[in-house]
Amino acid sequence: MKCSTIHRKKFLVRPAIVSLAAAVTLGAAAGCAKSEDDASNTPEASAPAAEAGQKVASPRPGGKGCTIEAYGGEKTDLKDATIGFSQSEKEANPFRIAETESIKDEAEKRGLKLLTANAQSQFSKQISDVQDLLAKGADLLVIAPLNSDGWEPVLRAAAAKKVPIVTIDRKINATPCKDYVSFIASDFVEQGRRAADQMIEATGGKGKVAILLGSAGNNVTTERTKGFKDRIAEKAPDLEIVFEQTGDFAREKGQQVTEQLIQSQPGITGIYAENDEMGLGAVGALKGAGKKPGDIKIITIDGTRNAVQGIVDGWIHGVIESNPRFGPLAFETLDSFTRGEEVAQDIVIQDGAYDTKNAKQDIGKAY
Ligand code: GZL
Repeated sequence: MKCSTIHRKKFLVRPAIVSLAAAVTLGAAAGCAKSEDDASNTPEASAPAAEAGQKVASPRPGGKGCTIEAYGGEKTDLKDATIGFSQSEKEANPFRIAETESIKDEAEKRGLKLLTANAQSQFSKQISDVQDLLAKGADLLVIAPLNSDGWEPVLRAAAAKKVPIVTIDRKINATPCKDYVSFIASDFVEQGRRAADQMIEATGGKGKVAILLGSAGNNVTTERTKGFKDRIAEKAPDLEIVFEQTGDFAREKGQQVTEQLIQSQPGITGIYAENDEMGLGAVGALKGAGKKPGDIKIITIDGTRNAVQGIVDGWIHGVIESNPRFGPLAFETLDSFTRGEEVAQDIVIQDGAYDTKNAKQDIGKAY
């Protein structure tokens, strides 16, 4: 993704918490190579492309603020700091590629010193990666966690050095404004609900549905599953969930599980894949079984280019975006925090969506 300029917009979240600098709006890209996705990168399904200036994030309603006084640490200018970025999964999944690119683009745009590490989807390596970043002198950390639990050793080491942490994407089970400053992520329950709405629309609310679950041990899988199931129960009682198995967010496993699925459930109507890579694996399995586009309705989450192309080609019915472009928000939050401003502990990044009505025109915004 090309870099884009954001205009920081201070706004009053609640009279009690002022100058939270967490809502950032997309401005017209300035000083960056123009591309069709600069003006907006959060497409809404069958909605007009977002105009420049659309808000791409906001504090979670009811969330609290965090200040450097409350957290502990020294005010500093981000330009004088070294920031460590810990990525969880290997850069094979376009979600991770786009996420890392967003962090690197923003650090480069701001002229910041960035150290990076990739845990190759191994949690023990992510723990040692973060400890290594601290040893190399990181003054601030941005972490994209693989798992939600097991972070204590890192939190203790960072606290001992008074190194503030911002977590992006998946949630760690720890205390905001004590163990980490802010958590910036999509609303994954809402993603599940929106996927259910697309599945209901695709199937007419009747039939049998399978879920390709994400990997275990993180809130994304739990929340996308909860959102989907709750919505189906609420809106489509005649849509029966007859199968659920993890594909570990991986294309190959998604294909293997789907091959088993169509053997054990030959009458399956729809497949809800909790990420695009598994959804594309499912497409491979259906092709291998001689199915035709649209025989089985697939709904996925992420917003990768290959999956949106799958909508254009008829194999996938809908894609809910999981926006990986955390760079501007993460550094905006760190910048405000280190300058002594109050930042939101919990920031929700906005997600778009793709369906048969907007996939062709909006595919340029996919990653
Ligand atoms: C969601 C992120 C998930 C993606 C998958 O924000 O944690 O992890 O949806 C990735 O593609 O594996």
